[in-house]
Amino acid sequence: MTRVASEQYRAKIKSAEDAARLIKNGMNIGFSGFTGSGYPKAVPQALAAQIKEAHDRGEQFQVGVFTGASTAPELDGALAAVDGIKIRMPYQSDPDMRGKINSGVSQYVDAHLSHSGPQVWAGHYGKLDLAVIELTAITEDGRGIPSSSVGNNVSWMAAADAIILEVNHWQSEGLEGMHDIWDGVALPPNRIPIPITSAGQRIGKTYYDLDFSKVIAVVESDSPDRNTPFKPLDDESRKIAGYYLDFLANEVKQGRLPENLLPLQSGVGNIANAVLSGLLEGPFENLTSYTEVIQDGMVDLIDAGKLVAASATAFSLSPDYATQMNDNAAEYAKTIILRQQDISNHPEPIRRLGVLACNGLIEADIYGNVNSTHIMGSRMQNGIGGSGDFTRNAHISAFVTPSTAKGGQISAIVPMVSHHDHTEHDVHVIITEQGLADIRGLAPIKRAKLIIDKCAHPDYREILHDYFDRSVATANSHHTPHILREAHDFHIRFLETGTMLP
Ligand code: 0RQ
Repeated sequence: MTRVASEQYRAKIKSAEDAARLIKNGMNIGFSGFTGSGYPKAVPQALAAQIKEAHDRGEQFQVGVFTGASTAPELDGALAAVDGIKIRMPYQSDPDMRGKINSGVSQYVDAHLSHSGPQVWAGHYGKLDLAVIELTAITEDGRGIPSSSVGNNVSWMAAADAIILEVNHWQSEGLEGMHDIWDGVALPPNRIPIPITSAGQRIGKTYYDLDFSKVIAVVESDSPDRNTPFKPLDDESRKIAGYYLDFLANEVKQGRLPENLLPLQSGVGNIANAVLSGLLEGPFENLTSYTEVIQDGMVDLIDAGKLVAASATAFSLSPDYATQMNDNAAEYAKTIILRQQDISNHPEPIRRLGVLACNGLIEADIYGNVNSTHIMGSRMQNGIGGSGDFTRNAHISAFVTPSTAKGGQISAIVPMVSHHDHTEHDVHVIITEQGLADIRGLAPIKRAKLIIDKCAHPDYREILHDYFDRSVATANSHHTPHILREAHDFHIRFLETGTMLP
């Protein structure tokens, strides 16, 4: 049975190959997709095959690829493998895509997720030629039922000259009703206040209004979202999660947070999932979340009745949980709301609701500056994603990381970060398996001592203290003392010798 109930739209059904033939060298394309969910699966693979054929004939063929966030092997992976991506924006995490960025084949612009859609729409990246958007269904009266992510789809469809719709039969029809698509999104000077005053509040419609005149093809597909299972929780992640939950409990005890906390935002990854598991066993009830992705741990919290409202823009579920979601989507739609990413990640509701943000980092420095994106200053890992949207605007911004990487050869705490994503002004709490540094309200020199003592691995504590002490003794100021000639010695040593240890 077709999911394209509208006769008008049925007349536009094409094979993925025929739809991909409408795409030409140099086009800028806005694809749906966010953290491995809701991305088109058939058209990008057909496009990759055509790019490869063109390259085999010696012809140039590359496109600009804009998405919500990371996608999966069928999109980023397939297009990167054939050197088909001229420019990529925003967050990505596919190993092939990362490889092409770091080898210089593809240009990458690491925009904040909340900025990405409006910036393209406003023309900062030139013209958007095409939007390729996955849907769950098209109704008889021509409404588009979103699939497992909303991401930048509204911006892409508004900005693009033409639209290809990919209707995926794998997506559960029970998803209808879960989405909240707000018509109020506009470019300056036409912006209006976003009327969200609680995480679970709906302000829009459950479907996309499609512009029939722009739709050049409808493709039917039947493939699962490709998500990776989480690693089983290890002791380190549990410890880090434990420190964070104790911190929150103490904030409640001190009267600084309500008993059901404030809306939670959680980054992706194993530590984030450990925090969510900890909440399952912990004392907090009637929790809410205002975040960007729904993870396995949140589904467990909903099942346990502990999480009563969850606002996001996409799923980031392991395969088992994606199946569970598909089987029970209509029930979960009572608790989960999927919004446009320029609403889920917008500073206005994040600041108003007082979100508690918790994200991963690559390295932090002794003064609390955070690098979430670059390895040794130059090499792109994934991108800033939504971490900046939330960190800058949260009521409390926490960062979590193991204290070392690569078998202890790299310290996550360094004298000066090799790339800045989140400045000391935005970072409130840093947590490693060694402990938690609550740096709120502290001047830089107090922060440095706390971060080294609480968060650095014992193998690195002494050399960090030594750097700090000599900085205090010799720098041109006592405010944020540095020895500029040595500030990146940890990184230089690692690049030259394979270890940050002297
Ligand atoms: O490398 O994959 O080769 O083993 O970086 O590190 O410790 O597994 O941690 O998966 O949680 O990722 C910051 C990258 C952490 C992530 C980051 C190496 C390490 C490993 C991954 P391998 P871990 P995680 C919500 C919010 C930005 C976006 C964001 C991220 C790999 O959290 O992308 O927060 N954040 N979005 O070995 C060299 C160091 C290192 C290091 C770790 N100091 N030096 N390598 N690694 N620290 C989601 C969205 O926005 C969609």
